Amino acid sequence: MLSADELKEQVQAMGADLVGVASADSSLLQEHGEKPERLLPEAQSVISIGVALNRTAVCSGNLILNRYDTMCVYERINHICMETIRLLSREGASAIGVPPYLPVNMASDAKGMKGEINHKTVAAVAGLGNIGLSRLLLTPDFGPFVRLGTIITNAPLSIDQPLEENPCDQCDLCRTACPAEAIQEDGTLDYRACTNNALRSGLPGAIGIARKFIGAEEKEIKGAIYSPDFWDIWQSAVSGIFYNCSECMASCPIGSD
Ligand code: B12
Repeated sequence: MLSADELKEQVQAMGADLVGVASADSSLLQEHGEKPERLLPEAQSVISIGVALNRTAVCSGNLILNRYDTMCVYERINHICMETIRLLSREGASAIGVPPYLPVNMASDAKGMKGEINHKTVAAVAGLGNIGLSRLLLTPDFGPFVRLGTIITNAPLSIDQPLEENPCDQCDLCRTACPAEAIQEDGTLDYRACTNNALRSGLPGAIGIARKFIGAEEKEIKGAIYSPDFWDIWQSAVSGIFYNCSECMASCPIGSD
């Protein structure tokens, strides 16, 4: 079986910027409600992968360029997860990848708001970074400009330790930049406020348009269908990237040197 260092080297060669390993039975994971053994009963190790976003694209103020960057980064994460799983299975281990965003559990208790595993929590336990005021994972090198993936495996790998320091210096820029006022002073997030703003071209937007159809006259229905909002929902559904906001990320100065 590969050592953790050999595996990391190969995962970095596949295009990962950050890789870390946590133990599947880590008490820190369990404390934060993460149960890798639910997804792979024989789980021993949890591999966290980070791929950096292009800060220039995220901060460009151009939603199309920002979304395109996100799309490319998710493609890279998917590729790395698939190749890592193939690598581990060639070594005789079983492994499973957790989607970086969709598909996600849409059942009425989860409503798409809870991943099969919380990548930020795994990444914090595996030493990639720590949770900032924005509630995003902040890494020393890339700040929050990193998207995450997770692979769970029965391969016994040596583990990394969580960072001793939090890169977040509580500068408050993310909180004041948030157009939805979703980030609270105590570091909690108003999920509904963030969702209604950031996902208005995703499901919340689609539901909003669909509601306009209920009992409406033909003219009103036409108005809704021929609106830029509806077309952006179509575009988001086709491209798979529906985020309308990244202000908490774009405002963060960490890792910009
Ligand atoms: C649902 C979801 C959302 C929801 C809920 C947000 C949230 N905070 O979870 C909404 C729609 C609001 C959202 C918005 C955004 N999202 Co989002 N989202 C997800 C998704 C699919 C699931 C997250 C989840 O399960 N949340 C459940 C709640 C309860 O968890 P939580 O708020 O994070 O709180 C837990 C942890 O913070 C942890 N914790 C807190 N402190 C500490 C300290 C330590 C040491 C540890 C170990 C753990 C820990 O404990 C809390 C309770 O379990 C993940 C993908 C995934 N599978 O992880 C992406 C994900 C979190 N989103 C991401 C991003 C980038 C965004 C947006 C910027 C939108 C955009 N443009 O992409 C905004 C940012 C909002 C914000 N400031 O947090 C990235 C974050 C990357 C990063 N660097 O952190 C993820 C990881 C996607 C990815 N693959 O990279 N998102």
